[in-house]
Amino acid sequence: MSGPKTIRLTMAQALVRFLRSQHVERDGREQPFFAGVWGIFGHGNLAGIGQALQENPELRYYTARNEQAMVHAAAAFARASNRLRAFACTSSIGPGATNMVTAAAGATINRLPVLLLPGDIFARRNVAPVLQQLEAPWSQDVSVNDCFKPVSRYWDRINRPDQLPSALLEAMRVLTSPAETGAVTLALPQDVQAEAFDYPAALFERRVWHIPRMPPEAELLARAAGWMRAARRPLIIIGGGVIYSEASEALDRLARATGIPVAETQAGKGALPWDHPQNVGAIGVSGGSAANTLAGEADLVIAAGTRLGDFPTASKTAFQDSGVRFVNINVAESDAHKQAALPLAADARIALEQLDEALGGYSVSADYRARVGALRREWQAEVDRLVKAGQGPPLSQAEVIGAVNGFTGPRDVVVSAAGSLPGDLHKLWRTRDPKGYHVEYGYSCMGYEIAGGLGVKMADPEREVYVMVGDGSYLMMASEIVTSIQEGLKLTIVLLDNHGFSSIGGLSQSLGLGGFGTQYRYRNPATGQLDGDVLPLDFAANARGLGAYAVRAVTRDDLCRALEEAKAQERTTVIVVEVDGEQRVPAYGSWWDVPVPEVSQMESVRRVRAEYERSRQDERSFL
Ligand SMILES: Cc1ncc(C[n+]2csc(CCOP(=O)(O)OP(=O)(O)O)c2C)c(N)n1
Ligand SMILES: [Mg+2]
Repeated sequence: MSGPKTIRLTMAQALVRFLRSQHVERDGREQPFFAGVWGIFGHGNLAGIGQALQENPELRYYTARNEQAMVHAAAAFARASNRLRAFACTSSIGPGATNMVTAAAGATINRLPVLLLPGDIFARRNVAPVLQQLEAPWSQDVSVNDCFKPVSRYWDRINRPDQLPSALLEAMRVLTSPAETGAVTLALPQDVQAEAFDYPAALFERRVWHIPRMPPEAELLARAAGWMRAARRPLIIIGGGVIYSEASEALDRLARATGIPVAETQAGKGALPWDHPQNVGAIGVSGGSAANTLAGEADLVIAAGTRLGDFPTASKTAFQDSGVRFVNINVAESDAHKQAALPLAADARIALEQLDEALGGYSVSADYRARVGALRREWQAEVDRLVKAGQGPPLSQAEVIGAVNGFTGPRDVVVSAAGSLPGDLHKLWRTRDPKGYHVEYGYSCMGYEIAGGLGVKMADPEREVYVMVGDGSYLMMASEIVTSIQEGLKLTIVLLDNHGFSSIGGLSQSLGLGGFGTQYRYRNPATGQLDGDVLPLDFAANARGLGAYAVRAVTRDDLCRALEEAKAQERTTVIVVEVDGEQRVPAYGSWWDVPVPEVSQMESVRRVRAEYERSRQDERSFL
């Protein structure tokens, strides 16, 4: 009698072989889940995972310059693929591993699947401490990879090769779950990666993970429809979940039929085109006048596919109607219950389709439709005013956004993440395609932009990708320009140089702190502070040094010419534009809770503290 068939492989070879055979299917469309493996080799993964990848070239290996960057690229790829495809990321032990922690947090916060495979210290321990091992006097069962626990949706350490199969199935369950997905970490001790085991052949068979579309529970759906019919000033807020579930058509139908206005969070922007009659644009701290006015008056908020973070809710001050109620449509129960909402735990597309049906011809009043139309027109006129400003040089950031937006085609993608750009893009960018706007604002991680742009380009190389990045973010991580050259994946990077942190500088000024420590200036011997001359940074030379084509633009005409030139280029192009950091896009009736010191020797701080205490009174708790 012979037992079940087995294959003798190292733990790392088994892992790579398993990744190759994983597929996903949604709505009858099937595809491989893993597009490849990102990595940087060291002694902690070279001979294990590295050798396994060498033996399995079908699973393509990509070298990055920085482990954080490769995880950003992987997360961006997953987002641009509506979470139906992903990358694994391999690192050595120690610093290579911990470099991934920041981007892992970003992936988990943004609910994006990424499989992290950090190398780990020896399971057999006899040669400890190995190079880069952090020792703890209180336990030998600890390594720096324990840092991944709070930032992962699933975490495991494979201390014996026979532990691998069950860990892999758990990893896939989480990565492909719309509600659970995020970073998954399998820490791989360096010695165990190279150990052989007789793995059951069944582990490597082609496996297709069905991505479910969970329908709403009938009773709650009926109640939600009842609340909507009774509402006089309803407002829909859309988040990333609407885009991931490909719910644009369902949303369009429901919004047109009912006349309910639709406000966009950062992750939801683009689900409806900017000129859709019910699209009232950005909401919250980085929102515009139309959405924020409607939020303030709404008696029912239908929040679909959003985490309701403090930006869309304006630190819980956005909704001021005394009787306002919430219906939350979300695959994650924890999001569905936020703000004591009626929890419609469901896939966004199915829920919107079923609500549309259940509403049976309901529409908001003609007065409300007219008000929504008027607020939209007023807000669009304001956007026109800002993007056409025609001042400078130096140009305003709004004008640069207008010029880039005007130049791009409907399917092109804009990518950004931190600084003043996300807020300005949220308000001003006119999106024409559900995948045309990619701003990472769950973690707002400086350094995401270029790496993220690379991930977006990998997901759909047919699209032109425009990365808009501040000088601060660029300095933090421009390294993946090199990777874009290596892979022939062209990005157009528009670098907005305002000599430092305009966003944080503005925030600092608004808190009475005068912009302390937010500009890129020499230390001034006279004051002992960083208020000397502007530092002489040459970003174009820097970009050229990394292999990009680089050009500087001063006027709007220069910028338009540079965009034409970039379009004709085959390699990554960096356009450096100096912008006026003091010319900011205003806020539109919103507030963000950033605590001001309760006591201070600075009179300016004491004054702002008094205003702060008044503003905080608008924060509401929904219980
Ligand atoms: C990794 C990281 N560190 C710090 C911050 C805090 N922060 C937010 S915006 C910002 C300044 C960004 O500067 P820049 O990219 O030049 O954009 P600008 O503010 O000038 O528009 C900082 C330091 C952050 N978001 N991410
Ligand atoms: Mg800057």
